[in-house]
Amino acid sequence: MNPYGMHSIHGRAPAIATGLAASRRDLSVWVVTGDGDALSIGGNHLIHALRRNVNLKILLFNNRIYGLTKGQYSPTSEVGKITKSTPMGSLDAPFNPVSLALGAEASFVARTVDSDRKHLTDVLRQAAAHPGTALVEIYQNCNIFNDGAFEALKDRQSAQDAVIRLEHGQPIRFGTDGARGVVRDRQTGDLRVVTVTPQNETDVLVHDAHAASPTTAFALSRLADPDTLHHTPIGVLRSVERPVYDTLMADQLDTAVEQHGKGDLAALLAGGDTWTVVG
Ligand SMILES: Cc1ncc(C[n+]2csc(CCOP(=O)(O)OP(=O)(O)O)c2C)c(N)n1
Ligand SMILES: [Mg+2]
Repeated sequence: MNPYGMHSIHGRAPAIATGLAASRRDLSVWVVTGDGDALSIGGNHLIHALRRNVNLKILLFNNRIYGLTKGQYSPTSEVGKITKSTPMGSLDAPFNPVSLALGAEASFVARTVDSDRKHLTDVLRQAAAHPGTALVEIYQNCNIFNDGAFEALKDRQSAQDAVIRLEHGQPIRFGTDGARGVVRDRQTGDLRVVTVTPQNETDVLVHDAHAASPTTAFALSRLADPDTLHHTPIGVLRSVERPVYDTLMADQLDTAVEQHGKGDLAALLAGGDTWTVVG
């Protein structure tokens, strides 16, 4: 077989992909994961891949449910979600994957929607071109176990209030004829949505995906109303350059070989601290 993909153990794809990306720097390594896979069993691996900035592209298909195992609640399911495993409603507060990734020092974080092929393609191209870890959250419908979870973003009418398309260097405006905009509240420093007028037009934030500070990207990641999904930013929230783990590791290996020559594994194992176990 000569496949371009491989299955790994549930939750451990970022760990396996880290090894692959670090040892085969000629490959473009992509992790395809779900909300359960990436954020439950694999939550630990995900955050460490992000902070290391391994050269990986992670596609997080978020359908807010465990689909494959037939409909248990996931770490992105809303509070009170009634599922087979939560017959009285789930008690857990959900993760916001974009906020989580930003908190884990991710250098590229984006969000897109499964049914918007043009937007999805554009975001994936940008992720592919990014050196380091790129996390792309893809809102995905599960038509069997969580149908309509993102309908507010897809229905042409409701999308006017729901979807904010971020474009680097452009004012953050949305709705019919860009009637609404995102401004920073002078009192709280937080972001909020206003109807744009000639008086407040210059206050509308200009999206800067390359801002060194992740503060505004974090605020944007939390702008959406969790119930109605109104004011959901999509697009690239953050894209900054940061040293890439695989490159740093390769440089260290080169330096070690220069200084000490190629290593001898048997000598290494027998050298330094060894113990004789007397039985
Ligand atoms: C080690 C291990 N534990 C549990 C499972 C069972 N399992 C398979 S898929 C899954 C969750 C899938 O949810 P998600 O990642 O959101 O993917 P979806 O099916 O929704 O696309 C679980 C718990 C497994 N396959 N392996
Ligand atoms: Mg899922």
